[in-house]
Amino acid sequence: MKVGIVGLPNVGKSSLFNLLTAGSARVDLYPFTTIEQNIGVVLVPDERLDRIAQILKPEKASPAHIEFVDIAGLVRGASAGEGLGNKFLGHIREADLVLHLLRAFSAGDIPHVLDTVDPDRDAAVVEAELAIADLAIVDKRLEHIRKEPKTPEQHLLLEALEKLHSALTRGERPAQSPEESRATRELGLIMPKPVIYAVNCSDTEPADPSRFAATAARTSLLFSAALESGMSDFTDPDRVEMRRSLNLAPEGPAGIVTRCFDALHLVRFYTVKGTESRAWAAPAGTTALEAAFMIHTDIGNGFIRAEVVNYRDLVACGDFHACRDQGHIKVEGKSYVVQDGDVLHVKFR
Ligand SMILES: Nc1nc2c(ncn2[C@@H]2O[C@H](COP(=O)(O)OP(=O)(O)OP(=O)(O)O)[C@@H](O)[C@H]2O)c(=O)[nH]1
Ligand SMILES: [Mg+2]
Repeated sequence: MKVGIVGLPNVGKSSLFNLLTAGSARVDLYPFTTIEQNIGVVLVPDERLDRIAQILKPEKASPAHIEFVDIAGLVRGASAGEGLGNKFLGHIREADLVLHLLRAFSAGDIPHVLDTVDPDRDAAVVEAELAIADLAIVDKRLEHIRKEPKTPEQHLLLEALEKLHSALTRGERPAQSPEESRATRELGLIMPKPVIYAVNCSDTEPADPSRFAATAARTSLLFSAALESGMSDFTDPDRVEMRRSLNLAPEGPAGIVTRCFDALHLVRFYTVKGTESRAWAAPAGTTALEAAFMIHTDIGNGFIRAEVVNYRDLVACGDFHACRDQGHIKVEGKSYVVQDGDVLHVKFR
């Protein structure tokens, strides 16, 4: 899973990226500090995997991971070449999800490209630029497809593109059916992607969501990058206490990971093979066969059956043998829909 971070310059994108990935992206008080993209990986904390590892004692327990991409800041007029332009958006066209970061902290020494602190306005500016960038792609494709012969697939694509065109010109986030979304996936459009908003707030004054009502109305995570970087040697309860006192999300920037899972409707399943226990994140509705292909192409191609035990039963029984004796291991075929918390063992030839 890949998450692309967007926002104006100097809102704290690279600071957040570093907090999440323990990375070392360059952070500076000048706009356009980030020019080349930064890519980092966050391991998803997973209590269930910890319990499975306690029971099975693998040499290695590998949690699911999310890839974050930090790009340059987008400014008003980027589509017409302002700032660094919008070419760098290409780095996030493959992302599954957009993390839109907004700035609610005011700091005199750190310039705001639009001079005043106003997250709702900033969100509108960035989304207008994203819409214009997408529109350029949609219009180019439309021009081609209108000249092409019409197969049923092309009809579907044409309709999907026309819908996108009208939503984007109205500045709206396009709503797509699963078929339309599949038909237009290769275009890498950003506006139809699911989005989560995070607001970088003051580290000294309590956050006041009424000052960014439109943003706050769309489930947003409030955090403060400056606060977090000053709390590295605090205990967890002290961190939570500090965040609460500033009206921020008690779980801190790590809450973004949970929100990514929710926004993408992901389930987590587990595999145990030899010395490794591993967690996998997959879209809700993934079948046993699709899961097998995620694990390895050979396992998918040679699929015979899946033996499935839910981690709750595994934990309750204490080990696989006891699960088997008590009838908790189900034998499932290719079309079984994987459930959150399933431990899968795929038999293949
Ligand atoms: N006071 C305060 N300063 C912050 C906060 N978060 C980031 N900064 C500062 O703001 C400046 C910009 O932060 P970056 O993380 O580089 O911002 P960016 O969005 O990546 O900026 P560009 O790469 O230029 O687009 C740096 O000087 C940071 O130290 C915050 O929560 N509070
Ligand atoms: Mg940056």
